[in-house]
Amino acid sequence: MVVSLVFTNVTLTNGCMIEFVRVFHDEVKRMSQKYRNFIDGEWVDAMSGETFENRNPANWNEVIGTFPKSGKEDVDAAVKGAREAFDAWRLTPAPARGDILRRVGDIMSARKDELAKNMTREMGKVLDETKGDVQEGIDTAYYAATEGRRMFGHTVPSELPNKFNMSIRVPMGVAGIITPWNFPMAIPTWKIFPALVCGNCVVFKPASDTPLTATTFIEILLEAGVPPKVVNIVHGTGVGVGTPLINHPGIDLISFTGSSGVGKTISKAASDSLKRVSLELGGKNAQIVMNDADLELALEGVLWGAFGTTGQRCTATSRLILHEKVFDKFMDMLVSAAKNLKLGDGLKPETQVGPMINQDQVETVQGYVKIGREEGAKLALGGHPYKEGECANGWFHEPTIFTEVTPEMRIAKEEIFGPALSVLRIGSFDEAIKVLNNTRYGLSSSIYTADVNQAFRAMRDIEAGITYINGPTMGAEAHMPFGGVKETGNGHREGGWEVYEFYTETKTVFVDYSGKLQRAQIDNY
Ligand code: UN1
Repeated sequence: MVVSLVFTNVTLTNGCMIEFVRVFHDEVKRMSQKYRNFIDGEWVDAMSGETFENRNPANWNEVIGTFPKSGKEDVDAAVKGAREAFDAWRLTPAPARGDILRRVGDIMSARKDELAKNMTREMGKVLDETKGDVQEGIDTAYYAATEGRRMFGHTVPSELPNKFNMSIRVPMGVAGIITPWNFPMAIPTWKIFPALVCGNCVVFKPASDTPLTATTFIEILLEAGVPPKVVNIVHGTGVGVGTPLINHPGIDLISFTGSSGVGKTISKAASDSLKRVSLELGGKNAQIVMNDADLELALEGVLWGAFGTTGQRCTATSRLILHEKVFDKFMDMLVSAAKNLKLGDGLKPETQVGPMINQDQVETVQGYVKIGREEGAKLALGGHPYKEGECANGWFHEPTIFTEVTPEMRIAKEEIFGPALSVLRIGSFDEAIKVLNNTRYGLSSSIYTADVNQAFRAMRDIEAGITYINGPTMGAEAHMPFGGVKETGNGHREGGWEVYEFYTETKTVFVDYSGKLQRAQIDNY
């Protein structure tokens, strides 16, 4: 691309000149960092030639790069490539597919710091957390690598003599993978590694807020030896890329993480073609603190759960259910600790809370602050966007705590996805469970108590896919199933052994070695 600058009769003052040089420099940098789709074995622009910018949420003036704004025609090309690659990939032995993923894990380990830095630049969370995000991907790679040597089926006795019965697992075809921006590496790995090791090809549509990590991830897959065409990445919006992907007849299964609203739309769209769909959706996770809890431990838990990742996790602690006997004491501890959390650029070591992903998310939180006030809740802390000092050009929001929240308020029931915590007062264990379950979501949950009987009752009675005892609501591990009940999902799990069921079909095989016709249910009784 050629940059031409024409000035006629313009006298620039010194200040203007500096500003001009800065803008010019930014422009050159922006244009030089142009990224592409990887479709049908080639790095290509969107067919329309359109692009979009990816900016740093801690400093909106920093452009990370430009990415293709793709459409249906790009999706068609990606699906075509993936379908062509499927036969050779499904016939590659699963342990060999797993070996490639082991190399992916090795490359990710070697590049962990660089991947984490770029991730912080494009989505804001602090460096320790982005390193954790990459580590979750590495752990998932090594787990997937060994899964290539398992993928167990069953052998069971036949009801007839001289007959052998088994079930085996076979790949399904092409998986459409749609991922969010809050875990730009971990969540794609949760989906793409099992898809690949099971023998499926992939068309990947990452969140448009985090296209850089996604692009680097594809580069790593190719470097490790995933054959071109087996993986494809198509950048763009949900409407431009996600919708054609979901509706494409060449896509056999969809895995999506995001909001319950979008999840329902996907589910409806996929029902016409009976595509298999895995949905990991919203949450309104709560931490219960009983009167016998270790309050210091519970404090650390809620601070991390509510304000880690700036509250932008589907497992974030959005409600604190606090026993009345420790209510005042714990609130004092909580507000004074949360007040001191340091907001800033996640690349700086002293930062504890990074920016929100974009202006829309700041406005969503602001919307809930208004709703909470109108409903009669009181702000114990925060409530405003934060624009001080180094945060002036980013999308920051103060840690916000609502008190005097009642179970029927919207701020007690709806997902906010930001640094906002609603505190509810309870007087007994039974009331705590009732309040916790009073939401249409059911992802994660937590209880702090020293009473082992209460802990076991909580494990049984809380309506959630995940329950932590004396730990915060976040902390998934790669080898454990992850997912939720109610409107958090549609029954599938990511992570651990269960996700491998999603990416394969069961084939039931009978081998009759009797040498004669044997009619099941007729010749045996
Ligand atoms: C998500 O926010 O979508 O357990 C997933 C956790 C994270 C996963 C969060 N490892 O909190």
